[in-house]
Amino acid sequence: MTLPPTSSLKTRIALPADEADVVALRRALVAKLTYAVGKDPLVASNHDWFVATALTVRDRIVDRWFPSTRAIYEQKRKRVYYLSMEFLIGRLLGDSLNNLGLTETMRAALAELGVDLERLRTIEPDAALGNGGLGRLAACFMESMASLSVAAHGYGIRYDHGLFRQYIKDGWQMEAPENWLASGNPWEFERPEVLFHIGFGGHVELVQEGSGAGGYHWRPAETVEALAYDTPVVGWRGKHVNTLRLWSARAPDPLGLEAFNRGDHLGALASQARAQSISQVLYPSDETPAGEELRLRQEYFFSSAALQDIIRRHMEQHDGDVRALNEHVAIQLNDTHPAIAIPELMRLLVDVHGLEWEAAWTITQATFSYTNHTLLPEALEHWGVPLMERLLPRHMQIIYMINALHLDRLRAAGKIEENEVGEVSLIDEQAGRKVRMGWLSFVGAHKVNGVSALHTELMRQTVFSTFNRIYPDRIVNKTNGITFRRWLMEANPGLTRLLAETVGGKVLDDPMALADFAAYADDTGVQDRFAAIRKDHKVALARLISERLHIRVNPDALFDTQIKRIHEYKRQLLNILETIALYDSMRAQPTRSWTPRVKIFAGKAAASYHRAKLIIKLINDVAQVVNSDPTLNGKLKVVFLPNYNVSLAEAIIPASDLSEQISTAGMEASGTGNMKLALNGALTIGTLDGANVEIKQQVGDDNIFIFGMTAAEVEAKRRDGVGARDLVAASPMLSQVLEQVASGVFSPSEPDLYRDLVESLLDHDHFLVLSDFDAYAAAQAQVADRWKDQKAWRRSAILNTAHMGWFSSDRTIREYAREIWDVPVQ
Ligand code: 26V
Repeated sequence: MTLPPTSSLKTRIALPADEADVVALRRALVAKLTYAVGKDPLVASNHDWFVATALTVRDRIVDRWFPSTRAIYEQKRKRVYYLSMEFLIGRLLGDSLNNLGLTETMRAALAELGVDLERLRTIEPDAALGNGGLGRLAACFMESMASLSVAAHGYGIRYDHGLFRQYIKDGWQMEAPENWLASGNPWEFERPEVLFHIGFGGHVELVQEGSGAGGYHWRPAETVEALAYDTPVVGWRGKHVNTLRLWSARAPDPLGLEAFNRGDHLGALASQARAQSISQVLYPSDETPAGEELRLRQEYFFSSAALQDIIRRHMEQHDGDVRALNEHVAIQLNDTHPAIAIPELMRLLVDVHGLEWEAAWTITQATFSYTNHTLLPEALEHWGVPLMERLLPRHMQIIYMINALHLDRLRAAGKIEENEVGEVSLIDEQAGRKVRMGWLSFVGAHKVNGVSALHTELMRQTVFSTFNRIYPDRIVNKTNGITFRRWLMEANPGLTRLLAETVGGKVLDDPMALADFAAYADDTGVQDRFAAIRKDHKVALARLISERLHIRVNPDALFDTQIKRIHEYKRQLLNILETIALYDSMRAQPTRSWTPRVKIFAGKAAASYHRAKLIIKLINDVAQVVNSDPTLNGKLKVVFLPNYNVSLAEAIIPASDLSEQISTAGMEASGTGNMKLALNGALTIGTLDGANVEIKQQVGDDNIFIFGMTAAEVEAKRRDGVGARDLVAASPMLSQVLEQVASGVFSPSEPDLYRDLVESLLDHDHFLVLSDFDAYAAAQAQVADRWKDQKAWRRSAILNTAHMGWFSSDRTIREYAREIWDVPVQ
């Protein structure tokens, strides 16, 4: 097998650089460095060059931005607004260059200036304005909407600090603040003139105007300013550019002059700090709403700013006809986080624009749609009525009114029995009175979607079953997707080139053309090139592991990867317990021909999620023992790569052979890492959960390792009781592993560290780690066997890549556009 030189990894698939373009770009770079960065090329640092490069690229994007914006305006196109608390963007330089087709030209221009583009790419900090899947999906959707020329705007929060930086100390996760704006952000435009006032607290007055019925006016006690920052988002081939508008919070009177003059200097600063705190930091927990006031303030802050901006734009463009709003505007709620936008739109329509309630409600419902991203009951947002009344008194009144009319309508139509009222009420009267944001989103939207076929079906059967019976057409499925520009072309230029050479350049524009690659699954030449590309990435990842962790791994070993947030339901614990079992077997039979493996883990745990942090500690403790055991001959290594983020994902994914998607069936709404890994040629070992089910359908049963209980079996098992102790008694391998963990084999200085963890598995194994253990171990044994037949493995890997076209987020966006938003796509 001949390996291509490492440098070919970097060579992208764009057109070769045209000399005239290179000269023009070089001039532009020097001008930016000189006049915008204010540096002499002789003394410029890499960071200076990064800023000059980003600004040069941004200019090219802006050149396309204005025509895009003008065209939408002139054609009076219907606009899509994607409201999301999170946009997990990552770096933008590679993405932008790739989409503009400028990568090679820029590389050449920089090289003439003695600057290495690859070095600059790594200087850019990740924009980590999201926790995980939900935020990354929003970023993929923004890119796809631009690529499909959908007239779309993203709205979110410009957090000063994104998701915390994770580092590991003595095996434990530690959190440090993340500071992505420390050296400025060359991609964004501050818009000091785009500023809205966001109210909080105060009271509601009934105002009698003339002889009319009178109206309600909210008199907030406190006002915060929302200041816009725009980032242009360029689509594939630079055809269209959309805007991501993020809001930053400011106090209207930043000096607090009145308090200051009274001599209350600290008080003056406090009001400023209180306002700014809204956009200071991303909530670093996924799935567990903290129920805190600051979170609700964040949600209302950006939802209100977005709606005020949307209505302003609509009124300017459509002759002040607010009644036509839903004809020109579709608003997608990314989970319930922006659900307060529903009563906010009602308030704006009724209180500010004077519409009658029924007309306003019809417009509101026709405008909004809502995506659900999780069924975990603890993740469903509820806001206490007292907090809502205090912070958003007018919205609370509106929610009561929405609820009363909603329940009246259902009663009048005979759709619910009296004993079902409590269930469908927007107010949960059970444990303290709470507003159910999921219910509010359901009734305020014309379409509600799940993110995979299974998840959507479970939504219909479980959380939203009563609503689904009443409104059978409201729930629809939109299986998630990923943008191939970032997750294939940028992350894996070598594979992209191989694809373009085999199936043709059309694959760059039409992901379904990937299917033609299946014809090469048995072609030895293609298999070898495919393997060589993977090997390059594995060598690069091995180097990264060695640099960061001082662990040597064999690039020819099977790279077995689980990368995602650390969560009990995602079952990193199942993976590490099985790793221990493998370790035990290797030691018991050292002469057997073991498949060499590198177990790669990466992911963050919410800072307050103790169990998840203990699982990280266990992985690191197992790594310590396994990696230093000379009897294994390096056949098994365990690696926990700290600070998982989008950039690290881009390095790990093309180097992974096996993709761990092993959540308890019924609990992972979709997963999108599963798609990224399979697209890059990893085989999946997984449960029938989320989008794994659809991946299996696409790649075929022979090219995926499915194991474990189904969602229905999980439900039945939970109902009937797990009986974990009997199960363990029947499995010698499992009992040995648990005994080792519980007795401190991996934590000799703290032998009892994992005792409770093991006990709780035995007592109430809610995520069915033990129940699925044997099936998982058997599937892993199949994996090891398949690996031994490299031809068969490569064939399967090629077929995985070939059959992933359907998981392009372009397909997902087309479905949203047609079935939910009613907007044209290109
Ligand atoms: C909830 C909360 C609660 C308050 C604190 C901050 C916070 C942040 C996020 C969330 C919900 C997270 C839900 C989520 O990320 N779901 C994931 O969505 C992916 C995209 O649809 C999907 O692929 C994953 O399976 C699903 O877990």
